[in-house]
Amino acid sequence: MLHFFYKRITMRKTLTMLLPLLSLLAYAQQSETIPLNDGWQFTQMNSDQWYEAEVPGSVQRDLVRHGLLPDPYYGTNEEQVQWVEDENWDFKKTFSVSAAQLQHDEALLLFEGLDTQAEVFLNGSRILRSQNMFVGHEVSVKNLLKEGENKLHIRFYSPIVTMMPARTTFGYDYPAGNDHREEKLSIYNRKAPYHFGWDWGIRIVQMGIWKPISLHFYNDARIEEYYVKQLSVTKEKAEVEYQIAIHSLGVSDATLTYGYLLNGKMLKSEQKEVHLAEGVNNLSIPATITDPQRWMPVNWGEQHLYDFFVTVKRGDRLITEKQVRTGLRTVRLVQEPDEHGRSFYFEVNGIPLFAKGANYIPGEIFTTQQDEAYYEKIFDQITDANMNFVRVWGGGIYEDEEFYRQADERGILVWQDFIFGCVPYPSDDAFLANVREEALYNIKRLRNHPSLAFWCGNNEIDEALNHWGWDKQFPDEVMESWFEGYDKTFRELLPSLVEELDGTRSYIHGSPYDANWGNPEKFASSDVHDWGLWYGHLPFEAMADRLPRFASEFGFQSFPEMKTIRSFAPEEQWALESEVMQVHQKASTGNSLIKKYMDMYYPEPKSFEDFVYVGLVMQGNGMEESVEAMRRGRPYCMGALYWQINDDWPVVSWSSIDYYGNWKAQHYRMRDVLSPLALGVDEKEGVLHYYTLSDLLTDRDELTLTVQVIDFSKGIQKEFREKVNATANASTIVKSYTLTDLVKEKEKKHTLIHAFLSDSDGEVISRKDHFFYWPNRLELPETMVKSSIQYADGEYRVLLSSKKLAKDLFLEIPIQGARFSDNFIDLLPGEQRTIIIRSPELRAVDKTPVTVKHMQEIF
Ligand code: NHV
Repeated sequence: MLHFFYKRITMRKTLTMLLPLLSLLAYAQQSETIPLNDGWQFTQMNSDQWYEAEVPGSVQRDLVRHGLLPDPYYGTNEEQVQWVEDENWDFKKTFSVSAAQLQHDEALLLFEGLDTQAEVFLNGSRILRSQNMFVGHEVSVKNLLKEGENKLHIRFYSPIVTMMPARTTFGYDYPAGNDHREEKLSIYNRKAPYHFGWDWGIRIVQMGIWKPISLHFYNDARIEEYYVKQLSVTKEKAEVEYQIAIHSLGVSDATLTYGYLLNGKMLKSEQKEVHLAEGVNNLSIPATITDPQRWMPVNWGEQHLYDFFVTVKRGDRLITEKQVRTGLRTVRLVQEPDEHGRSFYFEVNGIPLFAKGANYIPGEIFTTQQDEAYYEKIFDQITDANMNFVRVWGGGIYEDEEFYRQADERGILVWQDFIFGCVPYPSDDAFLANVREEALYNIKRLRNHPSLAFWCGNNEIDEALNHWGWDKQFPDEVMESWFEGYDKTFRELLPSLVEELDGTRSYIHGSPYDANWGNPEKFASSDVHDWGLWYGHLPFEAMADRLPRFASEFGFQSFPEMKTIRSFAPEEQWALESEVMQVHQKASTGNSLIKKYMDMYYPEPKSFEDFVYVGLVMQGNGMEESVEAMRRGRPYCMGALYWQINDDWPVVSWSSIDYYGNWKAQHYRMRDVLSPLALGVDEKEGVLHYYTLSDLLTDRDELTLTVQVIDFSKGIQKEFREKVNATANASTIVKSYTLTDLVKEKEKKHTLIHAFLSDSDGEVISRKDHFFYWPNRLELPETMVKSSIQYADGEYRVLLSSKKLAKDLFLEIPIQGARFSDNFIDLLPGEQRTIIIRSPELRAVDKTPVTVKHMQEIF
């Protein structure tokens, strides 16, 4: 699959490189790229039992594939895969080179990513020592290659054993609470922190070739870099600078041709004679694009993408070329003093944007399983939930090109952390030199993506140094060195590289900027990771009264639904504190917090299965309440990025989608509350205020707000209709009702206020159900939900109806990743709803059972 993926990518790149004016033949002779991902073998060092390896991949992934390690997700198997991290591993392959290929002026071996402590040997020479999984390498091997068979060997050293002496000589263990081994060595390795475990993460400290390897032959010169730097972009014109780095093997004159296409149509092509010196030639060419078709975030317009090209020719002969796809836009983080404190919002093309979205973690512990289909799927989930922003969080990885390409095409903005989180890191010269190389490589790799909104130094390190009590565990000189190291890394090194190599994007030293959830007085001037909900035991309702300027993290745990639990736990383990469930709950206070909140809001569920179901509903409804409050709170609050959208293995966590792609209740509720035009409601001092929450850039008028007072058993008691307008890009109160006009105090336990917004064609745009209490104080009626199913291949249609309210109705089907048009719904008295279930695995003849449960039934 991955081999296939890589071949497709290279083919696509090669095809798009063929500009209309060029002939394929001329280029083929000039340069040639050979993928070297096939035919690898690996072994434990000092053993001669070699196994076939999949590249890109990892030792642990291959060992599982060969049945030499058990499925790490199942039962308590995590423990059984741990020994691998203490061993060294060898990879080898041979490849053949022809006499014609050797005729090229230069040959480069390209390693896009080696994880992590690696030495590379080619035909008897050590050609590379690599110590950072986030850095790609180009090694000149012209003089080492032979006609015929060539031998490549990579030795991966245990990142644990390699860095153990650093720990010994430092004398302390870093406070890396998420690193699930006694000796905290994650911080010494520039390697994905989440590989070492996390509070939702299995620990698999992998080693291996995690990105493609190829061999590149070329003549004369090669374009190493092409950055289309956007100096300013308005509706009228875009000022850009083409920054081109050409590595020339000799001294020569050449013709540079450059310009751009839009939708395959050549709009501009210019020429310039250049003199190339031997070595790297940095060229910088200003250009103006008039009437640019600007790239817009989703719902604000189209995501226009230009293809910028540059070619180097000598006479008619093409020497080298490169193409960059990017969109023209401005994105700015606005942090300016105002009457409350200091703003924190993003302005895109000059317009303030309310950031709606989530924190993203790598979606696979076996990182290389993230193939093209994976990225498409996660972005479908992002888009389907009406998000416009996603944060690539600092405990994971700098993501694959495909991630940003999806974001570019869908109009999703990306908040990019540098990969540091939750713990101080060393800051000695050698370590910082390594970080420098990593930042250089990744800023250059990602800077052409229009979706990339800004850079953030790290996750929570400043907050941790100041608020996590380490000053009581470590001597002053250690604390001081960490504070100094923080400044060197995140206030000096990284921002200077962002300025030099990007020069267009905002940077902050870390997130949160300077707030801490335990000290709300800073909420008025910073982004906040508001863990008052969950860690701080605050009720969901409390979030509305402590809005930050931008919520960059907040979240609530749930168990994944039973079909996912069944995939790793046999029935006798279905208990909160069973051995298997504890391996799949990495947060030490997780179960007790879920129970505590459930006691606040729900009667006690009778069984483990019901506990799982109620927990899902609680997470969904509670998080909806928090997110809606943030959205209502604009322009004071300008972002809601909840923690976390996804999982990297089947586990209990804060995610809104489980590892197998099943939407939890939260993901449906996020979709509703983040809708471009959503209805919101706020009950305050005896008044119900209805809001339109709009991200659209135009006003919507001629809308109707319908408000119904519904008795759980008897149905509609009162109905009101109002003509309303939804103001563009704003949250506005459109109608308020005094509660005593709607419902008597004693009726509140069995009454809900159902409201919906519809357009002039009667099409419902958004609906909102308001209950006066959580279920433990409601009188939910007994009711029989009628369901009938139409079975078709790939699609089941479930028709549901109930005479009385069926609250939080959950449809279940034993097929992983099946998609429901809706789920965890409130089926109103007398209402009929059709829910469509889709999965390629659904077959009409199977009549796969669909089960239905709702809240009243389980108590
Ligand atoms: O615990 C959930 C998530 C983490 O997975 C992730 O690292 O950045 N979480 C919680 C916090 N930040 C994050 C907040 N941290 C604390 C809370 C309470 C006390 C100390 C730290 C994410």
